[in-house]
Amino acid sequence: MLQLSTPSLRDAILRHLTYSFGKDPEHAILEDWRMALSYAVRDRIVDAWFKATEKTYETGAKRVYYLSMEFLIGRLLEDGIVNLELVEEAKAALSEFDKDYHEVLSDEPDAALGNGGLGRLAACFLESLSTVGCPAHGYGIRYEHGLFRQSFVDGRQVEQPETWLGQRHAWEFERPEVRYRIGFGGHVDMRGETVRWYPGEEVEAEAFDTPVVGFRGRWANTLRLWSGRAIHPFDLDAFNHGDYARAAAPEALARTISRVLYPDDTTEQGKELRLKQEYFLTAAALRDILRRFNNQFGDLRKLPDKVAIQLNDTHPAIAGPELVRILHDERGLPFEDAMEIARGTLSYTNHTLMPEALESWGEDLFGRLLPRHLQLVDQIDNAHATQNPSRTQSMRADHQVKMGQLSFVMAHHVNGVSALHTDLMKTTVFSELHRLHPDRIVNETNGVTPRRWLLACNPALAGLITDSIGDGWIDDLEQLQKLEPFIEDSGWIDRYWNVKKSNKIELSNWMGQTYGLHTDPEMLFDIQIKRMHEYKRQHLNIIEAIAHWQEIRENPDAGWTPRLKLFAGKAAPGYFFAKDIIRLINDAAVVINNDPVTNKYLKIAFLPNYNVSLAERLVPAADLSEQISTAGKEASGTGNMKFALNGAPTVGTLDGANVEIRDHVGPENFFLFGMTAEEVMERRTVENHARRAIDADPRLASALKLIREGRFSPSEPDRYAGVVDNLEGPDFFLVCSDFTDYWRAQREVDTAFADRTGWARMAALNTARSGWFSSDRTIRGYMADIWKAQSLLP
Ligand code: 26V
Repeated sequence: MLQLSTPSLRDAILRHLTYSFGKDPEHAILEDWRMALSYAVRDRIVDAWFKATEKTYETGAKRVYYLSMEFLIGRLLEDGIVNLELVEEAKAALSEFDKDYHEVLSDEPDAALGNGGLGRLAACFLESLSTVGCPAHGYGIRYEHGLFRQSFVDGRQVEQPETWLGQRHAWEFERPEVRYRIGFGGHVDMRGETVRWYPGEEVEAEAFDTPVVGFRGRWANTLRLWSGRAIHPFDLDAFNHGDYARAAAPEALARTISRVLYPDDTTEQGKELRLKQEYFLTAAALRDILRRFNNQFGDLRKLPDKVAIQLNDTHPAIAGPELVRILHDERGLPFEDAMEIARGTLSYTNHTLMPEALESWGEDLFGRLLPRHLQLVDQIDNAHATQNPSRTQSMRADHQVKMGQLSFVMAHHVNGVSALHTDLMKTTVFSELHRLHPDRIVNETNGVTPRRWLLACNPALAGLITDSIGDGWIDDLEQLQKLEPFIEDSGWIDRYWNVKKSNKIELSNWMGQTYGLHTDPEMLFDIQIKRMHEYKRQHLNIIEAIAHWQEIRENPDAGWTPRLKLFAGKAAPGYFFAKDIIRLINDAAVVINNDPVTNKYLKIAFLPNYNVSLAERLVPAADLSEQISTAGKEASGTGNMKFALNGAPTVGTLDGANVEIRDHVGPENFFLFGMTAEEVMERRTVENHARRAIDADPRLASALKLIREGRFSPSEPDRYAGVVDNLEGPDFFLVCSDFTDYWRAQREVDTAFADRTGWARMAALNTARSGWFSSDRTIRGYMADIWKAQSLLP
């Protein structure tokens, strides 16, 4: 292999500035510097990438393929710098040119190719797969427009298109030679044993590769994103016949297919373009996987030994029928053998039990777009019914194709993302399939990458940890346990407290400069950041704040613990209830922040346009992590792990991974409240449960009354009538029933925070005991339990 000596980072930056971008330092703009630094870092990543690829071929190792409609990767430059341990060198090099490191890093657009937890998990997994040295590819879609940008007008969410490709992007390599034709529609030709699908329209999927480097540059994998292209940009024949619309149609479809990320992660809508995107991703990925397998191994019966394909939720579930179609229709294997090979290769992760988010497709739409696949789904379903005569539920009920059941049947393992969630999978949505296949469901509790979510985003804390226990924790996060003895030392605890303090000051200053928001870093920073959803209960948080505000007003001199409540999160554009909650929080913030009697003690802000970069600023500065979903509804949560790791104790319910976080950090370092998942199911059956809860708690009653009367919307007093009606009526997510206990837990927080040393110890114990929540641990779990894949690191 070509071996070049590595120039210093400074020389490499200057070389790229000059020869890749045609600028001299005098005339370079910020973007030129950002690109030059990125290319300098990228060159070194490419070296690691080639070596990893070579090793994978040499050893004939099993490869992992992670299929996901979303990869919420955020910015990548700092990731590369941190993982190659170039932070000091990069800072020094830039300062030679009089450039500020952080300013250059912030110039990079935040690639928002995902909605929330599911997409961010995929991004953490990619980084961990490289860090642990597992040969792997991520496959996704190169959306032209990621998740919309959010701003507020009179407190209301307004969406603008996101255009991450509007600025230069340093990380992808276009692969014009890697293209596949993806078909839709058409007809199926049956001639005896041979069946062939003849699609009616076709688009081309073109590959764009992004290298993903692991910690210390020991390994690098590929994120391959597909972009839609027209096969014949223009149908000349149609044009010559005067059919101008048809002439332009192929171009239009191809460009549309990878144009925009669906921003609704709450309700499944069964949109045709979404199904096209799902098949586009899956078909292109499978073609690519089989081409690579064929070049290296050939014998299709070995597929399960050499290839593990993970389906990130049901979005790529069409992989089941598609793989059977290729093996059976195209490669001539018997249907039963094709099924067995496909199942030996595929596994499926479930990320939600919410019925409205479970994918199902109307058979008319499905059959029109994928006629052969619909036949195969029926054949798969019939075979499963025959093999399991006691089965009562079909994946083909109500003229629908149920993608969860299809995924389950086509997978050798199905996993949940926290212990509680996995148990609930077994007892609720998949209870029958679990009875028939008791070994199929396994748990792999989520994790987060400590490189991005501690080392990079919280350098002050990372520095203190490394000073105390060395740097082994960075890729062996359970070493954080070694911090425990230091927590007894009051000098060390002061240092820990000062780290948090400096992070809060930095955030305060930034919020002042960016939003003109004035905050006092001495306050308790209480943070809830996540997608807006009723089950996540941002409304429980704001209603408690309103009740607390009332109480402070009535007795302003009672020595209240000063608190800053921060919110951030996007609502799906069509989710009107969630949008009302955003507006209510903004409206309440205006009134409460302007109350001279109380604003020393309580301040509220909703920061616009929540994304990965904003999370990286907020997480290190948090004192308190709000994880308050209705028990049984949050599959895992991953924000909860980021906060605990960065020393913010949780106020939370026994939901998702909160349960495991509490087990790890200790119940005395976690502010628990609320009903359990079981109690929730029970309470829903109680008539007028909301009314009863309101009647029993005057604080709740008066907070709801203020909202109802228009105290926060004087120009439109009934603005929140719908919200209050819902809470006083069905209140499906049990905001009222959990309110009183939430209020109690928050007062415990107030008391605990007043004891600075006690709080700092609790925060430090959260850090010391969160090592298990590294995504390295999660990935090793998938490798051992599901993929049977090995690390290729020495
Ligand atoms: C659902 C849908 C529905 C159909 C249309 C498009 C779309 C896009 C995304 C989703 C994702 C919903 C599932 C999800 O994000 N689950 C979250 O997964 C996290 C990672 O496992 C987990 O931590 C969160 O608790 C869970 O809500």
